[in-house]
Amino acid sequence: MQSSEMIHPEKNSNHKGGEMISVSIGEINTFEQMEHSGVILHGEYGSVVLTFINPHVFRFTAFFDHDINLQTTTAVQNSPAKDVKINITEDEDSIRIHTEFIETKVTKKPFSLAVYNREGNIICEQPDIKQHQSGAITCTQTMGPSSHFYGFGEKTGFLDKRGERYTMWNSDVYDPHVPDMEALYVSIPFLIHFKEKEPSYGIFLDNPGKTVFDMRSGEESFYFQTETGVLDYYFIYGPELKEIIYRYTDLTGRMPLPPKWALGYHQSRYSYMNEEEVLDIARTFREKKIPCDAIYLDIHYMEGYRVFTFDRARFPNPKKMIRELNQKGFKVVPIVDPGVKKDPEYSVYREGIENGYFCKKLEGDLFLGEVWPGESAFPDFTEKDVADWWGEKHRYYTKMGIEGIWNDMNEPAVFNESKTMDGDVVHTNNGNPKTHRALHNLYGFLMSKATYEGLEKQLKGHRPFVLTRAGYSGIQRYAAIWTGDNRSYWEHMAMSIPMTLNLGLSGVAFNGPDIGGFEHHASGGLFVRWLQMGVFFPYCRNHSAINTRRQEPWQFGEEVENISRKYIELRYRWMPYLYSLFYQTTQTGVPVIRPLLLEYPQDPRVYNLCDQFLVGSHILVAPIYRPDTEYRSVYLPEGVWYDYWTGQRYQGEGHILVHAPLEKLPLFIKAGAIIAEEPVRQYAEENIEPILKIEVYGGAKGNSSFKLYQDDGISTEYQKGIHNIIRLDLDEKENEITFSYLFEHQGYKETDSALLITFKHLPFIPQHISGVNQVNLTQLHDVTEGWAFDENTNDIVMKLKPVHDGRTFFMK
Ligand code: MIG
Repeated sequence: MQSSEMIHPEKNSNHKGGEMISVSIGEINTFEQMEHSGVILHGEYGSVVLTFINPHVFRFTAFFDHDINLQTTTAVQNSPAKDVKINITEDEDSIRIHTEFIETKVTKKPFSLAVYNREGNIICEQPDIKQHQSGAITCTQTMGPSSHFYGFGEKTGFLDKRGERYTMWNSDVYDPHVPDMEALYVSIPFLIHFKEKEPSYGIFLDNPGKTVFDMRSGEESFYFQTETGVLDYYFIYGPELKEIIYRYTDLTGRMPLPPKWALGYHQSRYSYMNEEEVLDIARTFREKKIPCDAIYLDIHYMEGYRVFTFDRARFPNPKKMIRELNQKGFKVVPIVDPGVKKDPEYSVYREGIENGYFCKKLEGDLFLGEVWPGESAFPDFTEKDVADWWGEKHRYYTKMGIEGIWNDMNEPAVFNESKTMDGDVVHTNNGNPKTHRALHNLYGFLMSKATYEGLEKQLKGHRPFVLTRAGYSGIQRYAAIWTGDNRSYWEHMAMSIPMTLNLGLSGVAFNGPDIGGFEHHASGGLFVRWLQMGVFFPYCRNHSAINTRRQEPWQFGEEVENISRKYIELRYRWMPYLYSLFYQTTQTGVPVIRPLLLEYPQDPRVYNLCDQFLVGSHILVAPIYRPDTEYRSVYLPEGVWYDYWTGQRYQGEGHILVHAPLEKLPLFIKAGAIIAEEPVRQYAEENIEPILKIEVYGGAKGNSSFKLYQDDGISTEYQKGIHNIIRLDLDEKENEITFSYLFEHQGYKETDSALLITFKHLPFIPQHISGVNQVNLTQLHDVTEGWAFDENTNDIVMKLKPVHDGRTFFMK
């Protein structure tokens, strides 16, 4: 029987229920200056607050039907500076607010916004903001023919996001990731609007509800849109890309220095099923001398998927197993999901219920969702007490010697129609309750924050490592990200490059995909090509799904095993270089691996180049990402480049065709490079004779420098100054070369037993080096200091005692 519902007005498609109604701010009638570098603009239909955070950054907050409330999300860590000098002038049509570097012009009738730089060039033009009937707010800004877009965190597609549209809504996407997917696990509502030859800027839309960024619908404008809450964004002036990233990470924080072991090669599988299997994997790595720092435990380690438990049949003595692994130099990283199994006999569930720690509806009903353990409750991490409790629970692991935790399913993923928690769950949020709909994208962030802070307390001065699948802006302060359930497809290998690079541009340098692919079956060829590239990604883990072909480096025969070893060894050899890049990221936010765009923003050929990337600024990686392929074209930007394997010299700003059989990854070093390396370790903390090696690539005819960072690699002592920053400088002139080794900071007693510096491709063969005697190559072995000319390679090799004070060498 049908009821009147059949003729519900919203079901009747012939009748559109009137036009979509939306309002603008209207005319600005009055404005007030706030106490701290801000202005409130009162319009006909709403108010706008501009708060100046620093001379390059302001916050734009629009209130239509909300009261003015300038609280921010926890993504923003720097509270507004109190002393930004602003200067306000008003005339009939406009209000202008100047800082030292920008002028923000508000047009009054009707309201619109434009930002100019000191030279009077327009940086950003915002004709309109509108609130729709649904409450959604759209903000439109203009773009031009030279506009390109980067950032947006973890997204499919190519590097340049012009012509794309994305939704920020943390989603568990098991389907093969394709360009149509507007939302994945992580949401970083941050974009860089890069304009060729014009000043660039960034926008950080701080709204953890659903937001949309559309660079597709318009030719002359793009928009971003919120679904809930107020419109709250930060305008971040560059003009340079690196400055935008610096300022964005100033707002949302930078990655703390990870322990060195977290930078090693990691091995994972869904799942290593029991103690014997885990120990066997560990043994095999050491037997085969393939360096490895960590083994992961996926969901089968738990008792019926209950977090903070071990299955007693599979892992009868986890403490002993972990001790044994630690002794072999392996760290163990177990998975921890947010869902807590509904089971009145399970202490974690009981505690959570008794203390009211789980997410609830407004009416008080517990939110229960189906995940691995069956019906489960979800901690409300928005509440400080709950976060503290969750952090504290990790003592269960840390007591066993665990120093790293893997957070999965924390979008949160739920096996229901919406794939996540109900939108009408009300998070208590420390006295400022908000619906899940409004805070969704923060759930994973807050879980990893709670985890990180718990570990920090428990690790007795060791640095925690947290890996997360979901996240929001600022997640870099707590966790590394892996990019979820990709597949063993060549297309996914190729796609992982721009995905990783854009995550890096979005503040999350420490990230990477499942190397070899998670679902589907890797071939040896795919695996080894992916690994060759993956060893240069900041986060380097091989992970694969249950029922897929095994993916440890020795599963594809001897050739693949040997090539894999060689490339993993290269990662470990270059560890001092990589570690120093990580350190730089902790200071500037500038990512470890970079699109060429970041270093060559004046070169239009690199604006969407994403099948090659830079490690730091002087190493260029151009992976082969097609099956049975031995040739590829590589673009070398401006400058002089050397093939790493053959030493062949190329003049940049052009394409070359590279021959790269399976064992060869096309790898190029730029003249001027200063690369620090050490002998291969099997794991980061292996105690071997520590010889620091530095390779200097000449031929740049100019200056270059590198800051080498050293500390103990594991403790937080570096924060108290127990570290070294060594500035290595190369200055190449027509007939004299100067190389210096100077301490910018000296706090760590490094244990290097010797220092070996190799100068390659020098413009002339020096006859004399100040302060060091020439010997022949064979003598070099026996002397404590000396230099020699290697006739086979034309290299100059210099051996020095460990340098405790700075030194400068003049070569003639
Ligand atoms: O697929 O814990 O992305 O890395 O191995 C369901 C099992 C749940 C998803 C993660 C994947 C992990 C898997 N998890």
